[in-house]
Amino acid sequence: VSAEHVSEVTDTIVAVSSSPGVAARGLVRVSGPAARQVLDAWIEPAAIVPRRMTRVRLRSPAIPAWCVLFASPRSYTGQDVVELQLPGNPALLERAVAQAAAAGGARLAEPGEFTFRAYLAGRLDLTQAEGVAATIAATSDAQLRAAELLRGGELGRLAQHLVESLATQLALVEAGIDFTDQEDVVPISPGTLDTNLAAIEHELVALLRRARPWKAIESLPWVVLAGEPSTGKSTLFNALLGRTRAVVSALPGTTRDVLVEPLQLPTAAGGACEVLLVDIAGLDDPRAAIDRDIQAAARDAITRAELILSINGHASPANADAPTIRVRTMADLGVPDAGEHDVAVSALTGQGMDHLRRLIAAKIGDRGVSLAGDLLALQPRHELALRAALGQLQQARGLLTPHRDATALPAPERLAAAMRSALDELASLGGAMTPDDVIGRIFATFCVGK
Ligand SMILES: Nc1nc2c(ncn2[C@@H]2O[C@H](COP(=O)(O)OP(=O)(O)OP(=O)(O)O)[C@@H](O)[C@H]2O)c(=O)[nH]1
Ligand SMILES: [Mg+2]
Repeated sequence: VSAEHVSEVTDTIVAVSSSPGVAARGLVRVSGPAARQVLDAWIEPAAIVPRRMTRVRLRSPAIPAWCVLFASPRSYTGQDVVELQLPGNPALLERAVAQAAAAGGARLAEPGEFTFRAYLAGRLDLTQAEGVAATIAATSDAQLRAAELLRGGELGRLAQHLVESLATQLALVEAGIDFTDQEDVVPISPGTLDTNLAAIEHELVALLRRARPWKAIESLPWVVLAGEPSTGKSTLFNALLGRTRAVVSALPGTTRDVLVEPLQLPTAAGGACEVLLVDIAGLDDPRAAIDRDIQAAARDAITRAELILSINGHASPANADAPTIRVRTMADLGVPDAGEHDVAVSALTGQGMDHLRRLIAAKIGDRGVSLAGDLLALQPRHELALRAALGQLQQARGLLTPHRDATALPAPERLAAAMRSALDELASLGGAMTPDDVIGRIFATFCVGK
């Protein structure tokens, strides 16, 4: 897909939008001016109210199905869109696609073309479209949340703002180049330009500081409680979460599952850090009648851990190199200390709990990204573009700053070239000036029907 399709947007596209393979239900979607015509060809006459799921009967084969009509402009693509839900038989779906082609002249949609039309209709910006792709591809809750951040569209809005500011400055520099033979025409002085570029640089740096790499967001670090049975792991787990999630009992071998719960911790900088706190079965005690599968699952969890809370001197050979906080539990019992520890806690009295929270946040550092507040999710492409833009901008300022007090711009051609490169990088994140090849690359990652 490329932006050349702007001129072809008057045609009608059709695709099977449900997952490939045999499923109970299939979905065929059509978008374009001929969508209603296609619907008439598909179904026996029926009263169709837009946005209402309606029970209909197919003309051929004469079987029941469901359809929804989204009338332009209130649809995903901004055009008339019809979705036909029918039994997920591949032959049946193919037939519906063929009927759409015959009746309405619809052609098969390319990958991502529905979302591309939504983008052309101004219903999504580019980074939001990438959020749609990421949502479709998400395989975990964390990935889904990261994709939602992108779909929210703030990255695109910020990039668009930077593009406009920088384009204005560039226009002034280029005007200066055009008038070099008229010395009294100075569209912008070096000092003013430097100040304006500094403001843009400042915004860019602030944006990068707010942003978190996709990888960090899609997988929160695991913090695993590892210790022998009945050492108070589950009690501590519940106390850290502030609610009873794990079963606790005086009997060893109580915990038999791997429990994973998100936990927010305050950071020294005043922010929030999110980790996945993990409670597992007690390890390495022959007295506890825990079967091998449970022990294996517990060891797998330790292997995944980015931080181990080692309870009462437990050593984890499964992940010996992982950062560790040595925790002593049940401090209220006043049992003489067996070995060294970093923090002594009592889930009963609350002693040491805040200290432990701070230690976890400090050890996890940047890895425990909080999804709250003003976080921006950046895919690798976004981060590369922002950093490249920053580099170009700094290069422009390197030419400019030493000559702040001059009357004419120093090396205006080189200045314009650096600013133009920065502009291209920023434009690749959103806005009207996005190069076609970037647009094409993004929509090529979609699957057909989306
Ligand atoms: N006095 C006191 N008792 C505690 C404390 N923490 C846990 N206990 C008790 O210790 C016993 C074992 O607690 P659990 O939290 O189930 O221990 P566990 O390590 O999860 O045990 P397994 O899941 O069997 O490995 C329970 O009877 C708890 O009430 C504490 O801080 N102080
Ligand atoms: Mg337990």
